[in-house]
Amino acid sequence: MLNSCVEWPAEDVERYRELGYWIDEELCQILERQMQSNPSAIAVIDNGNEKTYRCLDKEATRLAGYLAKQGLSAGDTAIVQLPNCYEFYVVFFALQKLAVLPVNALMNHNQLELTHYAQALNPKLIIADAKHPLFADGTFTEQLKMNAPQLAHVLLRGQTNWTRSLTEKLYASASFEHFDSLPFRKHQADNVAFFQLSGGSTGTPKLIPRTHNDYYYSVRQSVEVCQWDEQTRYLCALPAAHNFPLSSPGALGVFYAGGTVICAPDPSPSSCFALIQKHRVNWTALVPPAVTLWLDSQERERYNLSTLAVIQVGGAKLSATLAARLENELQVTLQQVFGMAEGLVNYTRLDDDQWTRHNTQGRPMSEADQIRIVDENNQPVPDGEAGLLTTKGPYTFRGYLNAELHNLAAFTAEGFYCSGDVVKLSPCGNIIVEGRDKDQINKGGEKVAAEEVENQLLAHPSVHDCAVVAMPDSLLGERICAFVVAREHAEQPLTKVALNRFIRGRGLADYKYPDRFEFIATLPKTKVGKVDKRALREHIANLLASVQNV
Ligand code: OOB
Repeated sequence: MLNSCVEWPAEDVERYRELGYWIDEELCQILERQMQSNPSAIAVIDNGNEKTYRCLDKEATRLAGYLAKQGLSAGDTAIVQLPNCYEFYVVFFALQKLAVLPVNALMNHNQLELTHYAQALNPKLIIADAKHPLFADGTFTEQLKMNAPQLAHVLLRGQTNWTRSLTEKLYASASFEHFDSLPFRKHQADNVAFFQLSGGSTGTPKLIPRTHNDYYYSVRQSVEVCQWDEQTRYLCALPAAHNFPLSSPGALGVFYAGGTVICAPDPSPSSCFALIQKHRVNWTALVPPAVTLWLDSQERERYNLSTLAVIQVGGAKLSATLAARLENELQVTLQQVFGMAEGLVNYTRLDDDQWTRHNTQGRPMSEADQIRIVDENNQPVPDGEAGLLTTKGPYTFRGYLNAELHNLAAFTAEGFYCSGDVVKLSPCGNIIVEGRDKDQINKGGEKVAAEEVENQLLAHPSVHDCAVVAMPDSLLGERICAFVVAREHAEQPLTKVALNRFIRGRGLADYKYPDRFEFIATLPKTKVGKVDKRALREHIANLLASVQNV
C-alpha cells in the first residue's frame, strides 16, 4: 500500500527540512501541543456540547486504544464517513495516534464511491454514521468485504442494532479507562497520514496521499497567513472532511492555534445564523452558492451576526459582484481561497486592497510554492496571459495512489502538478481563475468528473453514446447536462425518467446525477475525432439563454 505512494525526491526533502517547512512531527502533535499549553480550552462545540482539548485528546486516545486491541496497527487503512460533528475529530486523531490511514469520505458519497475506496485501500475498518441509509443494516458492509477482504471492524456513530457503536467506545469509560494511558509510538512523519479525495476528471475517483510533514506544514502556514490564535471561533459548515474546512486553515488550523471549532450540519442560513450568534463565531468558510443563500436570506435580520470578522470563500469562482455584496451587506472582510485537495492553496491576504479581495483568488500561501503558467506544450505563457496552472512545493503531492499511468499525464517532466485550472496573474501577481481545462463540472464547489457519470449512463442498454458537460446555473455556477444518443432499435424509448431511475439504482452519489438530459442523434466531433465538448457546452448555454430571453 504505502509502497505505491510516490515519494518526494531526496533533494527536495532535504531542502524542505533545512528550510523548516517539514518539521518531522505527526498530525496528532497538533493536539498534543494544546494538551501542554491549554488543555481546558474548548476545542469543539457540537450541538451545544462543549468539548475541551483534554476531552478530545482523552477520547481519541481511548478509541485508539480500543482499535489497537482489536488488532489495528500502523499502516492499516480505514474508510471514515461522518457528518460535521465532534466524533469526526475524535476519530481523526485516534487514527493518527495509531498511524492508521483513513480516507474521509463525504456524507453524500454512496455505494459506488465507497466501494471504490474499499477496492483501492482494502481497509480493515469502517467508521460511519448509523443514519446513513447504506448502514441501516449489514448488507452493504458484507458486499464491501468482497472488495476488501481484510474488512473486519465496523463502528457506527449513533443508534445501531447490528454493529458496534462508536459512541460506546468513546464514552463507556469504566471498561476503557485502562486505555487512557496507552503509550503510542512515534511514527515517521514523512509517511502518509491519510488520503484526500480528488475532485477528479477520470472514470474513478483518485486518492491523494498526504503525509504528516506536508499536511502539517500546510496547516501551520495557513494559520500564519490567516493570523489565527486562541480567540478564533470557526464555524465548520462545509463538509468537515474536505480540504478547505479541514486544513485551510480549517479545523486543524483552529486546533493548532488553540481556538474553537463550532460544528454546523450544513452551510444553510437556517443552520448557521443561530450558531454564529450563540457562539460568537468570528470566522467561517463558504462556497459561492452559500454566499448567495446567506445574502438573500430573510433570516439575516433576526440574528446578530456582528461577531463575524472574516468569511473565506473558495471551492469555485466567486463573482466580483457577490464579493462586493458580501463585504458590504455583512460588514466582514472577504478572503478568497483557491485551493485543491492535491496541495497548493492560495489566499487573498487580510490587508489586500479591495480590488484584489474582490477580483482575484489570492496568491500561494508559501514562498516555497512554485507556480508555472504554461500552454499545452508546457511552455510558459507571456506575463498576464491566461494559461494552465502547474505547481510544485512542500505540500503539493507527487502522485495519486496506484495511478502510474494517470500520474504521467498529471505531472510535467519537472514534477509540476497540472491542476487543470486556466489562470492568469493580475498586475500585482495574484491569481485570477479564468476557467478550466479538465473534464469536470464544478457544481458550486462540488466536483463531478464527467467520465464517471458517462460510464454510468453508458451502462444503460439503450444508451449508444453520451457526453456530460457543464451548463450555466445562476445559483451553483454550473450544473450537469448529459447529451445522450439512444441506441437504434432500443427496446424502449429512452426518457429522462428512465435514465434518472437507472442512474439512481447504480449507487452513484446524488450530486453527480445529471440535472438535465438532451437527446441528440450524434455527438459532435472535433477534427481529431474526439467528442467536441466545447460545442456541447455552447449549445446548452445558448439554449438556456434563449429560453430565459423569451
Ligand atoms: C478545493 O479543493 P478541491 O480539491 O475540491 O477542488 C480543487 C479545484 C481547483 O483545481 C479549482 O478548479 C477549483 O476547485 N477551485 C476554485 C477555487 N477554489 C477551488 N476555482 C475558482 N475559485 C476558487 N476560489 O476546492 C479547495 C481546497 C482547499 C481550499 C479551498 C478549496
